[in-house]
Amino acid sequence: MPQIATWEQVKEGLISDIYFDRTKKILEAKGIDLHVSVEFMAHKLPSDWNWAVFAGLDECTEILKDLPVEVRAMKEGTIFNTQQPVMEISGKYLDFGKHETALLGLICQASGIATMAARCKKAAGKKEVISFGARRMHPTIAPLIERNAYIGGCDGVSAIAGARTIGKDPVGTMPHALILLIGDTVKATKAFDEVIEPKVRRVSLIDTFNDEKFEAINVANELGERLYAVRLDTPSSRRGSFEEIMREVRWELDIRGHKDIKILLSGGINEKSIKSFNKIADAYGVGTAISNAPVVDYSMDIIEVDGHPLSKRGKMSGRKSVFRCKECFNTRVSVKNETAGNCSCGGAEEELLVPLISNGNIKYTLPDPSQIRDFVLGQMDKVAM
Ligand code: PCP
Repeated sequence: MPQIATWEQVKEGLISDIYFDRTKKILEAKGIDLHVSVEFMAHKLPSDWNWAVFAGLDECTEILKDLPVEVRAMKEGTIFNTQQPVMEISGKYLDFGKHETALLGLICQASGIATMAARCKKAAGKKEVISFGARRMHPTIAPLIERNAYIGGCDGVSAIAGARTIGKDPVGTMPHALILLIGDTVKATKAFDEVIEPKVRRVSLIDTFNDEKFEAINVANELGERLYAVRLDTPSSRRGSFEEIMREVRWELDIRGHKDIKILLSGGINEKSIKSFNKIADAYGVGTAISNAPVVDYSMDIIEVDGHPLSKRGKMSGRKSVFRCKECFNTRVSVKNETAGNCSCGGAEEELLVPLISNGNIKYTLPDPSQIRDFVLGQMDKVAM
């Protein structure tokens, strides 16, 4: 029996923590039906992150659009930092409070994956980063993983359903299984070239049986310019200096006139290894580092009750605005009724928390994954790792 909830169960609040259910019962029994505003904010970010990508808004909208609430939110893909509210919901607590569990889950995981993808892509620069990590997580969330890996900056994704979610062809190479069953790397690569439709890039996996240097020479001699790349997925027991192996492969390909055959790396690749390999590698298949990225630890907190600022200790009460300078990216949080002004650098500010839902209407056309990805990548030069 699959251990998953249906989207209907999510929308009904059946995955919510039981105390929200009990809170609803108590408030109803006591006739307490107050209007509140809540905000979603991260108080800290994972690891050494000093920024993150806001993601998961698309699915939150699916839940919120049918509720009698007003929602303001950053656009999906906005780079944010701690203490900056990314979303705000206003309405009767009894109408939406029970969805806290689902709403947090939707943005915590999506934002973590999108941020890690952005960090890997920033480290890779113009070199390709492909999401290879669907296999590391529960299969039902493969579309979620691949969508957020893509909007964070990955150039392609390997899981079929994930690629469909972003409207792209899946991107892949070949598994060790193909080579083991055919019994030889060159023969397997030739078989791939004979059988698979021509539009698919020919990438030969060269670490199954023999030394990568000689396998690279063999497949390059066999396929020549039909070969797009060789993939090194060298097991840790044989890696030694992965960089030296790559350097040798590059050298041997180049002196034989195969300068156009690229080197794709996979197996334990993350933002740090991309940084160290980026001088030689041309592309990366990143699995676990992205699909199992740390979640962004948002919380949903009441900040106004019945029109008056009120919040728990550790939170600043009152509805807020988040202003960002269009020139220098400087970002500040203020009380909501302030208007955007000019930054000290002279640049004009813009409000990041914009109306998303009002009276059941979605206030703007939600961008598609490619547009969000462009938005994320367009902000990358404003942030440092
Ligand atoms: C792995 C497979 C994954 C890659 C490495 C991601 O190789 O290619 O896509 O690994 P990561 O999670 O450490 O980043 P294998 O496990 O050898 O699988 P296959 O033979 O199918 O390539």
